[in-house]
Amino acid sequence: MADAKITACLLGVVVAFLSCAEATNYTVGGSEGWNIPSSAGAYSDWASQHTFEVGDVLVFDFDSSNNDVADVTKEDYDACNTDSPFTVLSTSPANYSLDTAGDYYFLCTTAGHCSQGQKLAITVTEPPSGPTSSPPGSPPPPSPTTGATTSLSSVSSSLGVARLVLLMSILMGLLSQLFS
Ligand SMILES: *[C@@H]1O[C@H](CO)[C@@H](O)[C@H](O)[C@H]1NC(C)=O
Ligand SMILES: *[C@@H]1O[C@H](CO)[C@@H](O)[C@H](O)[C@H]1NC(C)=O
Ligand SMILES: [Cu+2]
Repeated sequence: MADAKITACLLGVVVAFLSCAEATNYTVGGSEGWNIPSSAGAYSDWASQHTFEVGDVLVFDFDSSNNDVADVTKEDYDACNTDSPFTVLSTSPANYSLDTAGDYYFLCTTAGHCSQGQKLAITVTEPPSGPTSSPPGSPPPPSPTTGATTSLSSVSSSLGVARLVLLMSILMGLLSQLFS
């Protein structure tokens, strides 16, 4: 009886832990995708309906013939300045991994699109049980310029190790209780 309870409890812990640490892919704008929006505030409305954590991925879905997605500074975002983006992704669907906590700013560099509302600002936070690699309060480094897939997989593998270590210690605790 006690064994069955402990097994059930362990399974519950494992399932809860795996699901809360899972990275999420967000399709920017939902089914509307990444276009000149019907209302200028569409992307800030969309962003306010979600919470973004380190390890999540933004998926920009757009017509590549007339749009792209660039990450820019707050100043360039505010002014719709398309002259000095960090990176420009021009193939849809574009996957942008959110590798560090901080504020991110995106716009479309096609003339006139940003000023008609094709711009997105989001804040990314550390997940509650996430990696502690960047100390709280330190300014986030500029948006990633390296290959998205490489940095994404290194984040998920370090998350995987942390997860494993935690699971092992929970397991050890339960076992030592069982045999004491
Ligand atoms: C999220 O997107 C990445 C590619 O950017 C893909 O490898 C991964 O399988 C996707 N995850 C989910 C849950 O759709
Ligand atoms: C983004 O991820 C999706 C799903 O994993 C994939 O189909 C698509 O090719 C990726 N986009 C790029 C530009 O690599
Ligand atoms: Cu555009």
